[in-house]
Amino acid sequence: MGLLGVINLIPWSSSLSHREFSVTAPNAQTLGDSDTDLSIRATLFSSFRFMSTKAEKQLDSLPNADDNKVLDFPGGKVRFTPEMKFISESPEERAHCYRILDEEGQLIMGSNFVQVSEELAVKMYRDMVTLQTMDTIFYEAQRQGRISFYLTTIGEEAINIATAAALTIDDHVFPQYREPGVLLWRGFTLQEFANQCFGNRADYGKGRQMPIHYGSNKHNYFTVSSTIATQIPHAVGAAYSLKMDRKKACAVTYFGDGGTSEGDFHAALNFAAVMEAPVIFVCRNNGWAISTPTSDQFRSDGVVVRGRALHWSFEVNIATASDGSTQIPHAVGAAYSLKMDRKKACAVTYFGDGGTSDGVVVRGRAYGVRSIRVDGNDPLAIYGVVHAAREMSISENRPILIEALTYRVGHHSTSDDSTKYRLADEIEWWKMARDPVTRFRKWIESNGWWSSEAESQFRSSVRIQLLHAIQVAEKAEKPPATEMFTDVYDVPPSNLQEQEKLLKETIKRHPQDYPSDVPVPA
Ligand SMILES: Cc1ncc(C[n+]2csc(CCOP(=O)(O)OP(=O)(O)O)c2C)c(N)n1
Ligand SMILES: [Mg+2]
Repeated sequence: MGLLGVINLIPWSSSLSHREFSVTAPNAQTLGDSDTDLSIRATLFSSFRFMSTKAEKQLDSLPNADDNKVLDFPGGKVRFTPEMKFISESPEERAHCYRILDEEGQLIMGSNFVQVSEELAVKMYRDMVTLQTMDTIFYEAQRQGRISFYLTTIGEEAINIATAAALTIDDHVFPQYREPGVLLWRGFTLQEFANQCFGNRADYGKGRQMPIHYGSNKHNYFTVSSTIATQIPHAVGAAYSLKMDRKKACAVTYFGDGGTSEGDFHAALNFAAVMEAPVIFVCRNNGWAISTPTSDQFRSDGVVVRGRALHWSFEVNIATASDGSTQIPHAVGAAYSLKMDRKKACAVTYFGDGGTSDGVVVRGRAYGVRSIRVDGNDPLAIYGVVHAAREMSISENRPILIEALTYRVGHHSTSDDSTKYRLADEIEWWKMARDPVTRFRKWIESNGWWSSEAESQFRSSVRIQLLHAIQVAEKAEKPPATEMFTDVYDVPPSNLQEQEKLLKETIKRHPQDYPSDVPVPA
């Protein structure tokens, strides 16, 4: 098994219901005949679609399913009932959280987990420490005014590194912004991180993005976009494409608890479920979306249940689930205003099945995405969950939603002071008692794979490498300002050409206001 160590997937495969479907590849001789090719493709994908219709199957499995008691509805049979019963908004019990290592780094008795080798575990630990050190040093560099912005992953190192460890380089990553560890794991160097933060000539984004907006084609890591949740539907599209190309890979997208309040999240989950796209949704539920706590973010039991359920309550997410049906969020806004005005009235909104792209009543409850909640500060648990999720996602062509419970120990970014909206004690508790790096260190030390000497040697070597990378990045020349007009249009439109001309003239007129380390455009 090499780097991956001994992996036992039996507990997952035996406890889950697998649907197996085989797809016959189109006959090579018929390819090239576009009509035949199209009809083969249509048959192929429609057969996938029918297999995703579970309602009929569920009913069929019930004994004595009398034809008079069921409605044969497109998409599956539905049982009639004389009982007027609303579907409950809350589960009887909150979804459980899977973990393997306790706070002391001890394996919890009876744990069912994917074993990792010494080599893998030590790399995971070293990368978590590297990430932590990189955050500390870049954060200080921002405070010294050497870079314009920074954002740390402190407290979320395990999600970064353990998810990356369970993927392969062929899996396409669509990050939010708090996942540089995935890129680090894949081999992006400290120099490359520093080049991006300093926006120098070696930065792949040519200095056009704020610091921390990393991206690398070589590492299948899509460039960070600050616009929350836009990466989620992108990942689903990429996953669908991987499936059509019959690649043995999946797309993986990361987002925060805040990201799940965006319409993009809901559209993406629905699309992924319907199209059976091999995509893993990793939600880092870190308790806060800048100053908005999760209690103001959603009424449901966190994010994990959203694979199955939205809260049937006064919740905006019900409306945002239906992009394109503009009257629905309007109705929610109106209803909220009625509530504030203490009116004895409610808002009612009408929409068709196309507006929700759903089977309507159950759609408030179901996207049909298999989900799990995991301790986001337990690297071993996360590794196992992502490993199993990847296996299911690719072999069964299905999306999986993972909610990792964690905590953002740092401020949201260098533009934030989180002590203004949360208690210092709360931060301290997560930092000291629940630190994922310390927990993992205790586990590898108890296995005899790490020591205090290795610790101090490694930490000081990473620090030296980082300080060197920063010095090199800082000294390097910046890209010329005219780069800001390139790489979008093949032929820039007239307004951009005019702006470029204006910029050059302005620099000529006011050279003293132009940064000395940026080459002057010709
Ligand atoms: C579409 C959009 N709305 C608002 C913002 C401003 N914004 C930046 S980060 C953020 C909070 C996101 O929180 P979460 O998704 O939980 O991620 P976290 O920062 O906690 O990792 C917000 C609202 C944005 N960048 N994009
Ligand atoms: Mg958050």
